[in-house]
Amino acid sequence: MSNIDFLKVLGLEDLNQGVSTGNDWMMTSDEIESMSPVDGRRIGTVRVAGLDDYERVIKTAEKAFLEWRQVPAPKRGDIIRQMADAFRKYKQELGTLISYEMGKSLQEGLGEVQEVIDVCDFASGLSRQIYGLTMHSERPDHRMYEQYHPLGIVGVITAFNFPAAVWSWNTMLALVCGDVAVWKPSHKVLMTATACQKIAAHVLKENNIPEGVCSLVCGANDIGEIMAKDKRIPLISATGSTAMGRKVAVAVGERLGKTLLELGGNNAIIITENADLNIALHASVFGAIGTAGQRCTTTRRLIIHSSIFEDFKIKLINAYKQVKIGDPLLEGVHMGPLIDQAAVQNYLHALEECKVQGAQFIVEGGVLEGVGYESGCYVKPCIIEVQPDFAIVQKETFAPLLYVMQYDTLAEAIAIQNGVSQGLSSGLISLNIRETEFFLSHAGSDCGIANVNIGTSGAEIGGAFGGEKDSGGGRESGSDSWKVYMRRQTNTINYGTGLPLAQGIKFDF
Ligand code: UN1
Repeated sequence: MSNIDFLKVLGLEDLNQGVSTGNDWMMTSDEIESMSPVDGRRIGTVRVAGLDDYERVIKTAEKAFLEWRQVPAPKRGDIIRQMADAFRKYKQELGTLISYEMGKSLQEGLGEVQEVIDVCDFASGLSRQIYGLTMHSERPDHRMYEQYHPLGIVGVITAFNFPAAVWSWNTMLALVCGDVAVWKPSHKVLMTATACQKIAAHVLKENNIPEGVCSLVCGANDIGEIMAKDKRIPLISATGSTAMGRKVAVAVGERLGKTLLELGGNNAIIITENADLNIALHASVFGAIGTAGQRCTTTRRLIIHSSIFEDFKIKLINAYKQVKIGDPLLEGVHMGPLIDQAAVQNYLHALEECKVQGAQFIVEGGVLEGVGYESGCYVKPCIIEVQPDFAIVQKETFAPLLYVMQYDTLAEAIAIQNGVSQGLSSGLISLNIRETEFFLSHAGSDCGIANVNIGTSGAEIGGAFGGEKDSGGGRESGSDSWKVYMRRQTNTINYGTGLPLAQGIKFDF
């Protein structure tokens, strides 16, 4: 990478402070290096939090909450609107950094910044729509309604694969609701986290907002564990693997805190005999190889009607021949590297498992070597024909592995699609209304996201995002997800002269 100007534009140095309560950056003692999977080079170093630093951040956040909740919601929304403008200004540079640090294609890096901008715009509009219901009381001269109050500190724990967007989904909504946010990003993408914090903190400073409204705690995984146990954080929103989510749920549940969990997926597209095969092909290939198979929404399984199975396999093989793998910053490249060597090992392990279980490789996998692939993180996307009940198919491997299988009846296809422990995203490709409506009915997909004639990934921010079963049950970003970031209070007001009791109970003295 010869052109590193984007780092300068984003205010990043060779050694960065990665713990901040807003504009105030703390001098901490530990450091983590950020290595690019694109070329194996060190991008920079970030100073990370120890226990004392963490304490200072939480104490500052607690204090800031008391002031921030006093700011009227539309005023908070106006500040988030300014954040949208700031992210628009840095879209190119931040998108480039995301691509270079995480390895996704530049198109996807820019798309991720667009997701940040979109959610800022959404949260800004939401600031005038935070309302509850009113209901008629069963008692005379009584009035009932409900209102939403901010919770306090929201702990935001994010994964490496969406290093900016998932922070913004949570933080922008939390802020507009009157909460303050403390962010613990993945230790694999700390430069992106630092850049996002700088952009947000600058806007807060310009508006004279006190320190502690928007904090960053770069650190190792133990910081996340401390946050999960910390009673001062009423809501933990965590994105990552199902194993991680289970630990967070137990730790937060133990103290009766709230969680919002967005965990693994094992997403399938059903392609029926009535499918537009061009749509099916594009949806499948983007879904499987986008972000090198490292989205929670990645398409991992194709369930294809037996009458078109052989033909569709040929189409897939031909499409995979067109996929360009390489430096994700170069135009025309579809797929960059995996995040690190550990991810490559997981990928290789899954390939071994496939062989042991008797799966048939339609497109072979392997690690790419030679010029341009020196980081050792570039792998071949592969397609593997399996039986739906193979153990490997039940597992989410964060890599571009696409399992294909066939079915005869739609009921059978839906049983296969639902027959995994995860329930995040799903798609059905068909031009037949009976098929599409059945898929969307209560007897259809059991996932949080069910798409028709669209693949499993690439959701818009306006819908509630999240999944069922081992995918965690949380909902973030659009629709009424904001309610998770608030506490609901039911208010009953008596403006009469007596005290009639509900349920007609008499209590005279
Ligand atoms: C994730 O992979 O954690 O729907 C989030 C999508 C993106 C978000 C993915 N908008 O694929």
